[in-house]
Amino acid sequence: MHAPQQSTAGSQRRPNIVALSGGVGGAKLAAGLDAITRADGGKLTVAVNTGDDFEHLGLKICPDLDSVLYALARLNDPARGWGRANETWHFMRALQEIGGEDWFSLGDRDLAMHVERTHQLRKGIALSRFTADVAARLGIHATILPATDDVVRTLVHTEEGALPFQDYFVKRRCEPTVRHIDFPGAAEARPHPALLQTLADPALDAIVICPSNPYLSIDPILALPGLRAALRHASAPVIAVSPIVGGDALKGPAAKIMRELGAEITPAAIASHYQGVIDALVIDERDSPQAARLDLPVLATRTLMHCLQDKEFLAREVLVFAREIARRPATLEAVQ
Ligand code: FO1
Repeated sequence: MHAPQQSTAGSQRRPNIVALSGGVGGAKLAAGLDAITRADGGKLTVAVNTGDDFEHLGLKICPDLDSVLYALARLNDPARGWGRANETWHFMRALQEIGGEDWFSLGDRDLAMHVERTHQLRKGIALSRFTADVAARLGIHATILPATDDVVRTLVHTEEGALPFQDYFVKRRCEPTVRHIDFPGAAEARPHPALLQTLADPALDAIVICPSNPYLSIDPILALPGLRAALRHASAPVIAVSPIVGGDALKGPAAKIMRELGAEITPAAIASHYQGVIDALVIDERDSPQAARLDLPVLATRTLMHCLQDKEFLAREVLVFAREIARRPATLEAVQ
């Protein structure tokens, strides 16, 4: 964060927030941020990971974008975490009957999204344009952006060789031991121009890194050229919400991957992973004894999100914390 020339933080003006998000866990906080920005007449831009995207059965699948779209449209399945609520599976059963690939489950309602997206992209429509059109149709208030319109892929290098993300995550159930992860295409990709423009907005209140998997879901966004610099130069504080709570991941393989990569399963390891990117960290209240170990501003609060109220609670906590961080005296770097 660059210290704002003239701080307006702390005033009760309409919140203006950017969130970086992966799928399930990130989408929950994005839904909370959406609810509070909508209630307060503010603005939310959610930049979503596209490293999980892949082509399957000839269809363009964008799991994280869809998780965010469904969560903000309140169409998501809260138990499964991905896909739509009230889903049926006739397509999958029919596919199995004729010997089709059935390791990746596409629900009947969800299928409409993949078919239409593939159709539009083949006509030359950009992924961001398609996403914006769908968001508008679903009555979503926030701006949902793929972090890039270019192709970036998460490649998981394991003891058994390199696996494309969904092969690692779904087909192999995250079992192979991870050695390292990289993002082919990221170095040549361009962050979405609207994302860079929003990050440069002097009226921004907060940039929130949602409690998504830092290695699998946020790193592909941070790997885009110019993204880290844009975060460093933003006038708003960058605040991450730790996906590690009580020595385990909120959901998914984050803890297992951290162990395999030699990191501790603690909020301190999350802070260290995001070093140079974040100004502050939100941790769960049960990890509050660890706050003293951290050499950056920390808020310990309730981060578990079971219902919309929990999501809105955490979103408000993060926003109030961001305004407090922005009010603090300028850092040495900002004074120089
Ligand atoms: N995750 C699974 O564990 N098994 C599946 O069969 C599966 C299908 C699926 C279909 C559409 C979609 O949008 C997501 C789907 N996911 C499935 C979730 C997805 O693999 C992951 O949640 C994300 O890529 C990680 O954020």
